[in-house]
Amino acid sequence: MKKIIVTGALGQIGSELIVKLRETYGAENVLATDIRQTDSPVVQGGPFEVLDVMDAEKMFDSAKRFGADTMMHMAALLSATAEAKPQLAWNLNMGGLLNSLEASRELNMQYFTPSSIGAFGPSTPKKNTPQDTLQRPTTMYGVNKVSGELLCDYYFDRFGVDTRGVRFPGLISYVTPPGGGTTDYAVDIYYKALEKGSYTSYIAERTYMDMMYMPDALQAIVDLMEADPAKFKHRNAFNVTAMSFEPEQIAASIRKEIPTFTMDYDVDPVRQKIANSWPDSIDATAAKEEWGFTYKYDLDAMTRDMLEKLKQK
Ligand code: AKB
Repeated sequence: MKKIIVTGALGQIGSELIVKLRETYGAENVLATDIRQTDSPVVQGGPFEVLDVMDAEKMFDSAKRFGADTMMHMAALLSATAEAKPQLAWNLNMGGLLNSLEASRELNMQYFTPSSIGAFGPSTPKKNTPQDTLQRPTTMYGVNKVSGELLCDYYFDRFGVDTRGVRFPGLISYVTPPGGGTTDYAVDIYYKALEKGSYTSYIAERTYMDMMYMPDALQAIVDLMEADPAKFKHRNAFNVTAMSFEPEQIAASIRKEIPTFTMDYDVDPVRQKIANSWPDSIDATAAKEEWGFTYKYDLDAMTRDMLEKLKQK
């Protein structure tokens, strides 16, 4: 049975990952940490500690005291926030990553951290983007993510830390809203569809980006961490995706459930520029072949579930 410490446990992925890990490995085996404390189920439902990922000593102490054998480092600033505060993003995204890798090296922990489609740039092939390809991102977030992928490879090669990771696309969920991402429109649209019956998209028509429903993303993390590494040719940056769509397609999917739904556009130049620099669709063959990556939800299945779950909230 794993003993897992998770950073960024109150964030968009963390808050659902904690629930999934506690169901899978037992509540007492998952230590949730975040820079703030709230009365969320993450804090109430099992061990929780306040932890700033910039505090290397406290991170090491918390992991050691808990007897953790696995580190899942989720704390990070997303793309739009990182673009607004690039120096903070470098310090937090890279500093937190290095501290968590160091704790993993010292305590011999297995390690997971997500990379992103943001690790690609305008010179990357845009369609069916290969696993191994040109990566020259033009955003601070992308620079952080490519550096992170390389650093994780380095910790495996140099120190033997069992580092693993995926390049997540935009993640869509009804539990914790994302903050400061470029793909957030694809979450927001469901809330507004139910609240107002309409949505104003900050991403322009015909802008394709990869996406995935949160339950599939969580399962991918567990599957990758449980996978036999004998088949690995890669480790830290597996492309994973479940769908690629542009705003009109998600609107059409919502219209199948809410026929009166309407959408217009007020494009945000900053987030549009970021989106334009990312792939239209990525190729997940390596993840499928090397550890059996799979997913359950396509766009319409996700839309039905999102709307149903949001109505119950
Ligand atoms: C973002 O939009 O910044 C994230 C991501 C794709 O990494 N959702």
